[in-house]
Amino acid sequence: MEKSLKVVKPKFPTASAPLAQRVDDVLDIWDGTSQDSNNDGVLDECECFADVNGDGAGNVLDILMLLENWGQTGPIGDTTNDGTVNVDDILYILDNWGACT
Ligand SMILES: [Ca+2]
Ligand SMILES: [Ca+2]
Ligand SMILES: [Ca+2]
Repeated sequence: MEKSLKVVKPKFPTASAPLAQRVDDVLDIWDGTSQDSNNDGVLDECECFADVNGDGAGNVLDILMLLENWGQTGPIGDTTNDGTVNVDDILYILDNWGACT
């Protein structure tokens, strides 16, 4: 399976990011350079949506946690941020399998 090309940027916590970086992020969202699909102020390319349990990787543990929340509205397990935990979220984890970058 060929992996899609991903923009690799360093991950950073919003609260401790320098003000200039946070302003840059807001501008990126505003001008359409970047998306913030879950609206938490952290750019999508800086997040790891496949990592449901927060251990730094997308793997079978995340799928198990997703299954515990099957059919719910999220946010736990809703890796696609569409308000439903379903097969699309499992496919997202499979597409983004492995350590978060
Ligand atoms: Ca975000
Ligand atoms: Ca994980
Ligand atoms: Ca979803």
